[in-house]
Amino acid sequence: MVGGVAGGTVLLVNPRTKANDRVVNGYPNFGLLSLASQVPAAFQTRLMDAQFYTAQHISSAIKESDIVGVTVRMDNCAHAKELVAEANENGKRVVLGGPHATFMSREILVDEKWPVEGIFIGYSDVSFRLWLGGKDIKEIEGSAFLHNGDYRLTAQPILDPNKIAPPRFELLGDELQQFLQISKQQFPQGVEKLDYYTYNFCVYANSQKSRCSFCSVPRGMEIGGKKILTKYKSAESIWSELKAVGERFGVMFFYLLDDSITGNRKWLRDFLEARPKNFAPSFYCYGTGGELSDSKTVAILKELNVNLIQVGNESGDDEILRKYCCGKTSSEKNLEAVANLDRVGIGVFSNFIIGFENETEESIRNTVELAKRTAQFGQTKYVEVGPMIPRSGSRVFYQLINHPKLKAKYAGKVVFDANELLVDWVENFTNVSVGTIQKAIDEISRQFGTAMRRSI
Ligand code: B12
Ligand code: SF4
Repeated sequence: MVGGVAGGTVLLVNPRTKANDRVVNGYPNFGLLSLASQVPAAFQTRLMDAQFYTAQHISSAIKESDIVGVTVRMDNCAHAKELVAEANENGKRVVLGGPHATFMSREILVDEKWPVEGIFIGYSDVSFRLWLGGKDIKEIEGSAFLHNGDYRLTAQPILDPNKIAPPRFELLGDELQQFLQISKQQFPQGVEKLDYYTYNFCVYANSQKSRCSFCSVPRGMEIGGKKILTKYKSAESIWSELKAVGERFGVMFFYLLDDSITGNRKWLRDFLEARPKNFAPSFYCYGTGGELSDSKTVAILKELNVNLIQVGNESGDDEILRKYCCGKTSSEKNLEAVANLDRVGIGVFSNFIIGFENETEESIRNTVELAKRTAQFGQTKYVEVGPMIPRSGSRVFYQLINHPKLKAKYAGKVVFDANELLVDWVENFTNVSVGTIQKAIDEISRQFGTAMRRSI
């Protein structure tokens, strides 16, 4: 089919992950919400988080739509593939987006030949809108498609988040109340939380030198050969959007989904200074140990009413932190970060990964030790420790799939099994066994009674 679209019903689906077979996730998919908010008025839009629906419900929604858009992460890829096949069998126009589709566009289009018109690369708010408005996908910046059977990938456009329509939370329909209820049960404060993205990007992913080896974000910022994500959404527009949605739905707790807003102290201060006088919600956000070891940053977060922060400590081993993480931290700084947050009364959600490249029994001991020490602080609400899973887009993923012993096994694959990737990684890139990693995870979990624990 040549050309874009002119009207009809657009269905945007967030596929189920394996772990998501039953309802567990209290997070509306912000990417799909943002896309849905850009859809031209000539269209009807429906958002569906597959975790809330039976297969029959989803089938009916597909049948009633003209265009099906699916968001693809590595963890929901198997269901994404099934949905694409079903939509295609029903004669619908299908497009994809999201991190895994962005990283694996060649494999999806050329190797596995998913029946889709194309893939939108990276932040697609503008490109998707242009396509819906009638522009041929082949002429849109930030797309991957087949042209006469040949694979093409165009560079992503630089998104100016100030020029896109604000998120229309009402488009979540009945799902919104379900998400609010789940978040209320999941959070220690027992409050309803809404998710929001400020388009404020990870400073480390912007620098050539320091890039966390397990993270997909740095690569996601330059796919198609052009560095993107250089513009921030203005503090004023963020506050006015938060205020509008907060007042409309009675929500005073927001989860800032951005990868790491704590790396940009100036932005944080400007954001704080722009806060409206009569609106002071509380926040949950991410930060790295290195950034939060800076007490000035922590003081701003406190003033901003951040009451829970997910701290990427990652490891307790200095050599690993230097080589495979952002390079701006150490075990001492990581501990200082937790101590800083504890001192001002900000709740800590402390995160670790075990199974880094060259991980040894000794480096694992260092991580276990640090995890136990962070767990001793009164403000530590959760400790999460997981094994290294090489996910698409990350440095470790490409190391793994290009390993001479594994190249043939992984060539052209789109759907991956996380356990299999883990086992292959541990065997070929570390000095320990999967059993040793599991033991360390168990040890940390035992130490910290309420620890959330990802199993292997
Ligand atoms: C916040 C977040 C979460 C939150 C989700 C909250 C929410 N409301 O969605 C939570 C904590 C729940 C979470 C969980 C997980 N996450 Co997460 N998460 C993120 C994070 C930091 C931001 C996502 C976000 O909201 N971005 C903002 C929006 C605007 O962008 P977006 O979602 O990508 O959508 C845009 C484009 O991708 C595109 N697009 C997306 N879908 C589609 C579909 C169509 C049709 C089109 C046209 C375009 C399009 O357009 C959108 C608008 O611009 C990203 C990192 C990142 N910067 O992307 C990781 C990230 C997406 N997560 C990741 C992972 C691994 C996970 C987990 C598997 C972790 C785990 N071990 O449990 C789980 C899986 C959860 C699940 N059910 O699938 C990886 C994915 C890697 C991969 N290759 O797939 C990322 C990239 C992080 C990383 N460091 O590598 N995550
Ligand atoms: S893990 Fe966090 S700090 Fe490291 S590159 Fe990814 S987003 Fe940036």
